[in-house]
Amino acid sequence: MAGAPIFSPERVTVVGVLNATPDSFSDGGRFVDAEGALDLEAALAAARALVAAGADVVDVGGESTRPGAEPVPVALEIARTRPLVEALAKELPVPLSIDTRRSAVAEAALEAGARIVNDVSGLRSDPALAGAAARAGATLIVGHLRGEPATMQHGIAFGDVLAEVAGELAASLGVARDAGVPRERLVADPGLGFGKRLPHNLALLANVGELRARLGVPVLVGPSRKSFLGELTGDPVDARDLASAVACGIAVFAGADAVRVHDVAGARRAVAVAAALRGARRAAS
Ligand code: PMM
Repeated sequence: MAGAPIFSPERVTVVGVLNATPDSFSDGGRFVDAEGALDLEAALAAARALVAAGADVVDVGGESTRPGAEPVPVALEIARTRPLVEALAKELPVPLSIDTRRSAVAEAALEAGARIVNDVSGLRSDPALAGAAARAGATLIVGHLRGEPATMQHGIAFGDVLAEVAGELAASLGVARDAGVPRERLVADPGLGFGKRLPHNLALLANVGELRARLGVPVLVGPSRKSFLGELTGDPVDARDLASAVACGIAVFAGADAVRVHDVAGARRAVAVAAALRGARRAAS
């Protein structure tokens, strides 16, 4: 699958979140009922709204990775995501991403038309995932996560969080390269909120430019609606879009190449201002 890279250092990419889960922490249950059945029409309408608001990519997920979440059976994750990806690929003008830690789910979505695999576990959950992405010519986002979502907020310990996350992401990128994913199709993500406390999330966001320089690939950040923003603002999860947009804007100013958000309209505006300021800073220096 040749063509221009989807994530480019030349342009900030806004990824819109579409979770087909009953239990994601901020938007679960919108398109999937408690029994797990997918409301395809409602999900399609939400995806159209993300694109209309300016999303460059739509990221489809079928398993919640919120702290304490238990894994769902692979067949259920595929049943939630494959038909949605198939319908979206026929209709939407933007590339689709599959947010999964499992190669079988990724393969099903890639066959159905997805072009990006988004693995929050950085290839640690399923070693076969990198090969699946490579064979399909897909772009691969590797996230930083120690352990499992169910237990990731227990026993968190970092010394130099930036150095440790950079080192562990570099190892994930190495696994991806060895499996045949070329550098221009790789993206790294420090995994905000994944086994991290407030100071860790802040250090990673504020120094994302350094992370990018160390890794040599575009960096995506996902601060959207996460609990560290609630800690800073006191806002409940359904009122964190303004704080999320601010965090995205500052991350872009600090060097991020891409942001993953629920409220695309807000992030698009924040990113426009931040990218212009980043450009002005470079030009002035
Ligand atoms: N966060 C969530 C899910 N997937 N993917 C990436 N690459 N980065 C993230 O920070 C991230 C992610 C958290 O769950 P949500 O889908 O409810 O936002």
